[in-house]
Amino acid sequence: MTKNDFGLYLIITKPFFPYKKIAETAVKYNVKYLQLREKELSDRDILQAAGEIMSVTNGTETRFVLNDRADLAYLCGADCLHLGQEDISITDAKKICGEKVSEFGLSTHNLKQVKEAVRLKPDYIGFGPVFQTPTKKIPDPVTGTEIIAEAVELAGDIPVVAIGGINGENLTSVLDAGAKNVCMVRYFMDSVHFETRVEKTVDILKNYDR
Ligand code: TZP
Ligand code: MG
Repeated sequence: MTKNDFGLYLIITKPFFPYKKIAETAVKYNVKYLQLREKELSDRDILQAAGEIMSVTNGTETRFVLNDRADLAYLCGADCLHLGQEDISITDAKKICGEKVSEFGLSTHNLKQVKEAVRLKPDYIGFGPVFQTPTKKIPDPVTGTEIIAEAVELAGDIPVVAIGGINGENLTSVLDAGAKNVCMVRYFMDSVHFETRVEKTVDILKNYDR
């Protein structure tokens, strides 16, 4: 475990429940990062959703992360901006965000990208898809669980978040492979059991014996 590991990372994409309810649950269970990833909303609707979420998370331990858009992250005052391999660089994003956004996360899809990401010193690194997922329109090749431990090792003190096709059934295999932080989109967002699933997952992560 690095000193920065935090367990569960939540991403909001087309949630069954309202944004506010998701944010309230994230705060209740002390989830460190709550990302808004809505690829099909207008810019205005993203800002509206960000405002609703931050009305709950501001002043709590839960950091609001906006996906993709440095300009909107600046405008809404997000705590963190998440960037992918094809988005603008962290260096350019910092030019737009100035002091207003204090953390930056970066997606990676293989070990070479993890190595490169480390040089950029993001606050966390996403790694995956571990398993197949329909959540991403154009998914990268699956990493499998076998190289998770190496990604974690390469990242050193930067927390690595395993993502892609993870659910209640395969979670243990991802943890057994060396992941300390995980993110599941459909498993939480598509379910009426959202809150119980968060509670259970946080508990599993907290009590996982390494
Ligand atoms: N990045 C890599 S896989 C993925 C993202 C955003 C989507 C994961 O979604 P799900 O529903 O947990 O498979
Ligand atoms: Mg992106």
